[in-house]
Amino acid sequence: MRTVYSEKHAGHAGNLELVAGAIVPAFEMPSRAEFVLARLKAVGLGPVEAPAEHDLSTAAKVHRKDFLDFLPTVWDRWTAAGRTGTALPFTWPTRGLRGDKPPAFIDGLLGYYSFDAGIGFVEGTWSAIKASHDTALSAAALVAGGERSAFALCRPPGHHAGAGFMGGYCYINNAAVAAQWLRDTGAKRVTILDVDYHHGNGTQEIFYHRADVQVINLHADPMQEYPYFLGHADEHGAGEGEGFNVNYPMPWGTTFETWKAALDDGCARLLAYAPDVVVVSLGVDTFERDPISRFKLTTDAYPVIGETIARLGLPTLFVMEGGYAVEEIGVNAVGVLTGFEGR
Ligand code: OKP
Ligand code: ZN
Repeated sequence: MRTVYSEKHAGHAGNLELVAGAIVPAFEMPSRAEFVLARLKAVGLGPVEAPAEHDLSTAAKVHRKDFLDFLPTVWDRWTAAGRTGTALPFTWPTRGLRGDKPPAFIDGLLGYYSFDAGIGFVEGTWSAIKASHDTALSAAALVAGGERSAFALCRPPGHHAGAGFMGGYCYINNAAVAAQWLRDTGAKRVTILDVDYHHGNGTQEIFYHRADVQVINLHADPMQEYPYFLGHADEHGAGEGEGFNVNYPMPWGTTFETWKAALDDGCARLLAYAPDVVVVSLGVDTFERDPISRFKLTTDAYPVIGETIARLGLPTLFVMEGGYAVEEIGVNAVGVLTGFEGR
């Protein structure tokens, strides 16, 4: 399997986040991608190539233009305001406030274009976001060009980013942009299968009213877990998209046996939809020792996930999402890929 990877992710570093009342280094850190890269080289998964540059015209079909225009300006606006550390939002337009009027000052804009504070910006953040987007598109092009599968080693991840907002370490929704590009280049139907521990709220929102992209999500129940405000089982799509969004919320403590039953049900729904291509939002934060998650999957589960996805018999693009047990993220993520290849 060929991998697309950009070193530019490394400039998105040194972020902070608030966890249980304390400000700590962000769990989403550069070593995540480096451990995955080292592992896929160690097992000889296949060639690793840098992405080509892609413009934002496909992204503009799944994101709002004003949002995409804002992202590259964040760091300059922040430093122009005299700040030096990480740019972070801290005020959001919730119920009772106006969500239709972007403010002019950077602190207000950061809140307007996000739903939480998990999206710090440093100097290299925009360049990492753009390279992650390019990585997903270049890997999608491999699959469209006839490869059975490809791996987009994206960082930062994307599945929490919606049409007009970032959140949860995500800025541009890499998997959604790739799915849109696959549609535009000939696929009639695309399924996004999101196996990250967290609900892919951004992906769901982007495609909620569309019949041409089916979205299947396996995740921790939003009654207990981030992102809290989307991902329930009764969210099945609306309008033309009715029936094409499928959620499998599961409680804290879920083991692979239960999780695998949800995957098998999701695979049956996928096959009934008969997509031309599958985009896997590949998070491995379902792992038992993940520091921010509460499922109980063990390392031997990940190759089984890969085998199960391979049995769908469809061209498959893997897009990296979460996973924060940095020592094991490589073994687990690459375990899915080698399992897919049947080795
Ligand atoms: C991203 B992915 C604010 C951050 C809250 C967010 C977890 C995001 C997970 N302190 N934590 O789905 O793995
Ligand atoms: Zn996650």
